[in-house]
Parts: sequence; C-alpha cells; structure tokens
Amino acid sequence: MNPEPTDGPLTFEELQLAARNRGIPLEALRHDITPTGMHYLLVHFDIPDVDPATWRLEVCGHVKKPFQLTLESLQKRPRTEFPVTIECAGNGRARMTPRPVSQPWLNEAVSTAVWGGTPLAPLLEEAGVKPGAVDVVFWAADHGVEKGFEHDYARSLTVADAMSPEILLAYEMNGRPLEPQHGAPLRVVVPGWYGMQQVKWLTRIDVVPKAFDGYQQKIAYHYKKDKADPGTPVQRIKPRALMIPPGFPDFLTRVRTVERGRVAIRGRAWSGHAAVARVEFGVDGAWRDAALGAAVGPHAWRSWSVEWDAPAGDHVLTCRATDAAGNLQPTDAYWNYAGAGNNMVQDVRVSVR
Ligand SMILES: Nc1nc2c(c(=O)[nH]1)N[C@H]1C(S)=C(S)[C@@H](COP(=O)(O)O)O[C@H]1N2
Ligand SMILES: [Mo]
Repeated sequence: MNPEPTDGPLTFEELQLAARNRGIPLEALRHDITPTGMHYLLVHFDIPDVDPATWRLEVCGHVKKPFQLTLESLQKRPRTEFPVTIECAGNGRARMTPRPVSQPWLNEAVSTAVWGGTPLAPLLEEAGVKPGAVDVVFWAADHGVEKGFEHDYARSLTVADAMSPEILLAYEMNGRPLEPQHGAPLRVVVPGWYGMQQVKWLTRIDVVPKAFDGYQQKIAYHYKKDKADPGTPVQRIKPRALMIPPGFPDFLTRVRTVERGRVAIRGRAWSGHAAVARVEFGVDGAWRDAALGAAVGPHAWRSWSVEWDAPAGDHVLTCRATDAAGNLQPTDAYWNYAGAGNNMVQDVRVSVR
C-alpha cells in the first residue's frame, strides 16, 4: 500500500517511478511540437507487449451493433491530425508539502505532439449507442495493482463527452506510428483533459448502462482533502505557464547563470478550460505582462515572451497564466491528497553576473 503524504526526503519508490517516467527537458519548450523522444512519459504499470498484427479494437456493450476492427481497417477510416498539449494531472505534485507519494513531478509533465488518427464519435454512431447508456469505458492492455486494486488500466467518459468531435483514436504521433511507450498501436486523445484520460494501448471501447466504477475512475484522480473524502473528479487541465530557464545551469542545483543586460525570456502556456488570455512574468515577486504568440492549434499551447533587463544579483523568476474563463495560476500550492492539479507558479533561480 502506498504511504501517506510525507515531509521526508524522496523515497526509493519515488526514484523508481521517476527513473521510468521522464519529463520534458524545459529547454524543449522552444519547439512548437515536442520531438517524440522528448515528450513526457507516464506509464503506471509496464508497457504491454502488443502485436499490431493480431491486435483488435473491440467496440461493445450497450450498443446495437458491436464490432471489432483491425489496425488496418482503422487506418482506412477518415484520418485527421492536429497538435494537442497533454499534461499529467500529477504535474507539480512534488512541490506540495506534505508531498503525496507517487510520481514526483516538479513542472515538467507536459508536451505537445501532433496526434493522427480517426475521430471517435462516428465509430460510436456506427455501433449505435442504445438508450440508457451512461459511460463509454476505454480499456487498455496494461495490467497491474495500485493501492491493493488489481486491474487493467481503464478510464471512462460520459456518452455526451465521448461524442465530442475533437476526440481521436490515434495511431500516429508526429507523423509516425505510435511508439510502444506512447500507446502503440492505438490510444485515445481527449483534448483539454489531463493525461490520465489519454488511454494508451486501447483494446476495448465498452458502452455501459451505469457509471463506470473502475479504480482509475472512481478512486484515483479525485481532488480530495484526505483518504476518506470521496472528492471531486479530476478532468480538465488547469492553466499553466512555463519558461525556458535562461542562461546556463549548474549541473546539480540547476541554478542558472545569466549575463546582465537584455535577456530574452521565452515560454509556453496552456489551459484545458479556455484559451490562454494572459501570461505574466515575475521578477522577485513583481509581475509584468508578457507578449503572447499564436496558439500552435486550438488544442495546443501558445508561446509567450518578454525582454528582461537583468540587473546583477540573485533573482527568482516566475510566470503565470490566466485563461479566458478567468482561471489564474496560484502562487501557493493547491494541496490535495492525491497530489493532482497543482498548477502553482514555476520559479527559476538565476544568478545574474
Ligand atoms: N493504458 C494506459 N494509459 C495511460 C496511462 C497508463 O498508465 N496506462 N497513463 C496515463 C497518464 S497518467 C498520462 S499522464 C498519460 C501520459 O501519456 P504519454 O506517456 O504518452 O505522455 O497517459 C495516460 N494513459
Ligand atoms: Mo498522468
């Protein structure tokens, strides 16, 4: 069983997870589209061994015409591709005090890829969702045990949410077949939602007449104040801005050395609730507006920039995003038991010489 949140040093268990699940190197925020090898990665269990030749997608349950599809037949369906920014719900977890013990992300669990595949809604229409259907469950090939619950990874959406036209069954990432770690041969891409909804290694789409109560749906991914609190479900991505740390780093501390004078500060900002409307850049707690670049796509991050006239000395640089729905990133951690949705501002320590 996982331990309770702790103020202690990072544990061996957190190191094990961190060594498997990489974050985006923050300098890779310079790319509109994250190169596949730099895309963040989160795998709960093991990467399953799936043979694309014998793999089938089953569409079943509370539908008039259940069917199965091969990868080839999926690839013959209408194809679309667009960039989507995906962020892990646990991003920011290790910056909470006490620290929920799980994958110890700081700020780096976010990336943008061009996902290619076929829209989900027409497939559900073909299957004919029967009246009384409640949830659409996305079952995956990976299997494990979490907090004592053994299960295949699965997440659901309500039928109404699942019919959203932007949801993709993706077999390509950045113009190539999905890599094993990103869900080969097929994953779900649900723009605007946190990572847990982007089910990889998809095997079965099961339409069910009652609310899905699988572990990853009912127990995990809730904002709760303690273990006993049923909480509220984690769904859409909260706004966040990140900067590319300027200057050069100290190997161990990551403190940056920056030359005094004009420094170009660049970053990215995103929100799953509404478009990013404002980004501010902070120096030692004083905020100013950054210039916004165009979004990389309707479901992807946008760039931002400021020119900073850096005075000599030690400084803390921060940035924060506000979206068009009025959501602003907090300065302090948003604490919750599972360590989800902590979009507190990034801070970067620099030493200007
Ligand atoms: N089947 C399956 N899908 C999964 C996961 C998983 O462990 N198993 N992890 C989820 C989580 S928590 C995240 S953040 C994203 C990460 O996607 P990526 O590794 O392609 O960046 O995948 C999601 N889909
Ligand atoms: Mo995640």
